[in-house]
Amino acid sequence: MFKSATLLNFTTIFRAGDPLQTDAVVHPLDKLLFQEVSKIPPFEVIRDDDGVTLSLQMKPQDRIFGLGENLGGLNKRGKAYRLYAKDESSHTPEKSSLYGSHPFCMIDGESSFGIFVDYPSEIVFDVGFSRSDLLSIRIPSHNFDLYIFQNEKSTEIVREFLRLTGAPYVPPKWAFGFQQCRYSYPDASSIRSVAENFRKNDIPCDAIYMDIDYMQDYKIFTVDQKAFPRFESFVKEMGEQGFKLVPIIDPGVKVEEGYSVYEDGKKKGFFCVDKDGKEFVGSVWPGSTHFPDFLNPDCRLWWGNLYKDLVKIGINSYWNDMNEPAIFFTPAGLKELADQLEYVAGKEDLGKDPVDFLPKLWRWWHSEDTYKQFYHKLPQRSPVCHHDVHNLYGFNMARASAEGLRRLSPNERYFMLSRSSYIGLHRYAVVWTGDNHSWWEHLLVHMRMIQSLNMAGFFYCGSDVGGFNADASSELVVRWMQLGAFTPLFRNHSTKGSRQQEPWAFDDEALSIMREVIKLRYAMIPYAYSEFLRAVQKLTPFISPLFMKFPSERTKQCEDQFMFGDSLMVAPVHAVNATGRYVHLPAGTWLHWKASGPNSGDRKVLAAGDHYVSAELSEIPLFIAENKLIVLSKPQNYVGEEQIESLTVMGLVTDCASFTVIFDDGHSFDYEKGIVSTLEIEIAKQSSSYDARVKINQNPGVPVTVKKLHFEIYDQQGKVSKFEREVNLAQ
Ligand code: MIG
Repeated sequence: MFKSATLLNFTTIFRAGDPLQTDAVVHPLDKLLFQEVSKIPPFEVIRDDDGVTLSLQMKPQDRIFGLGENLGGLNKRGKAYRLYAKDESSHTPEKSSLYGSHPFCMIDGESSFGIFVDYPSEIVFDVGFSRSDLLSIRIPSHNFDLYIFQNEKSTEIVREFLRLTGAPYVPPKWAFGFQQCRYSYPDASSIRSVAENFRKNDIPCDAIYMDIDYMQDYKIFTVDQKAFPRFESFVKEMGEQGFKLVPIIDPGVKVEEGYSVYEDGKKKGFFCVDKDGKEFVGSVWPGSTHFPDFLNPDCRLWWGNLYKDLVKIGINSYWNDMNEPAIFFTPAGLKELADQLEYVAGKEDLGKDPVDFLPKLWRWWHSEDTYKQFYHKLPQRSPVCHHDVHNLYGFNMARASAEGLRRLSPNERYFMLSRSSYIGLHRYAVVWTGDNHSWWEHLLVHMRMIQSLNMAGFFYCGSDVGGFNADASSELVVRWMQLGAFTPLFRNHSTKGSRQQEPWAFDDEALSIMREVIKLRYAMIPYAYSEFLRAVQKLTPFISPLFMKFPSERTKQCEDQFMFGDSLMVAPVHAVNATGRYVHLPAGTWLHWKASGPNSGDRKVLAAGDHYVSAELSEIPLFIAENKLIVLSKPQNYVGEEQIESLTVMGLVTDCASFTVIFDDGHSFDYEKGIVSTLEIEIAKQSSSYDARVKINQNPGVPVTVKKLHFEIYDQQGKVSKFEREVNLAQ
């Protein structure tokens, strides 16, 4: 009942029926030699009229890692996950679907392997929830592709999964800087004052976001002329001060005669249709809207080109929101509400009715039934019900946007941030994790999610720093900024009506702590960016769970510490009123840096094991692995403001250590053609000193600007040696 073939190094595909190709996979499948098989080992397969259930007996010690953006632990055991993209704005623990759908996970037990179910609608992964010893995967269809990656090592499984689905795209270098968002900075003058505040307070920042209120009546690809007079010169003015503007683009197109996107999309037949073939109407921010049919390649082409006017005035950075797609209600839903209200109207007493009635009252709002009411017109296929391909909508919107931006400026790296995603979107865009809350619990949720997203290929990701919904305390925002400084997307964001949470929104102490945290991040950019490029090249997560680098029974239980690149472990404080935390240090010794900023904080050597480390409000527990190095530069106001002329090299060297700094232009796709320079730093411990070597591989297109290296090297006893080296090209 399945067709099976082997591919890549240790992957087996099992194909059921005739699945619609999702484009999650880049590896060519058409030349595979399929054989009929009846089993998908090691699962037990049960097939019924509506679909297939795979089940696997789990041993008590088995762990399941993965599933990308979802709640639950890093080890997903003990919860059922429903992968069905959802605009879920309250991430409480019982929720089972968020904005993205990433049906890839790894089973770690007596035998270890990875599994990816390439199927674009609802899949349920019940990971020991209904029965604690059972993993059961329910696919409500007879048409899907399923991949098993047979390997003992989690890094190998992820690497193979990324050979299958492609390498992550690399955002421009400025995206490693700090970003400020708010729903909304509604006009030019409020954005200008945010920008001024950053510079006045001596806080680095690279981007300010434009949330939905910048548009004219929420019409996408329009800009409210009153709020943003002379928009083009405003973009230029911000650019001159080192700020990128990042406008939001939602999928829904307002139904309005004379509005060109609407008229054009309708004429070309690019909107999703209802069962009678008429443009489907749902209500979102602009009121009645149509939904572009992003699964249609011609529509994607059209959509991508809609960015051209914004690109022309110099905007190459966007976020795509609401692309699950979020639909508030439909005309039929509204009618249902009206009927309910009519039913109550005039009554004085509903008896026991409200118990039944009240839940019905809200049924029309964000109703999932809506997804069964519209269709996609795919080339050479009869219309496909949206529900059956639901998880591909956001993927194809962001992909259409990304492909358009690439066509419009072929050699400029765009920044494309998407809320919804499916496996494979990491080739085109980056993601954030949607509407969290300013709750302490969500710092831990954030940490787990960025690790799981990294396993699914989304190396660059992040959560709303400070929390989106609810009011944040200054302590919470400070601690969250310390975590955010070590996640690729470092963006502070909050909702309308909530307490402001820009760095200056609290007291002076919070302001000065946050200034130093952001500066620390900027100092780390040469390290982070080099490590990110390497992660992409090697297909290994940039934010790595501890167990992937240091596999052990103990590290498999560490969920609130993670590796930021290969040399640095971060253990953020995520509890209220805490002035320290426990941390696990795997194999070897570590250099513990109580970092407050780029130039402050004690450093001392700690042995492997479990430790309680203190961390005052201003301190972030950082740990550099033995015989690994980090490099730090002088922080700038924004990425690329000045040339980097010197670097500090820090580490605990007991034998030898090396680090290679990668330089590219940071904004074009030239790095893909190998137009990069490298600065290789090597340190070997001698009996009483260190031997430092520097080697430059210079590409004339991107000269190495560093002229001096300041070494700060610790030995096993914690004794520091400070020395300098000139960097010259002859070396
Ligand atoms: O229904 O555009 O997740 O980041 O600020 C809310 C307004 C719509 C949800 C996004 C959030 C954004 C908000 N959007």
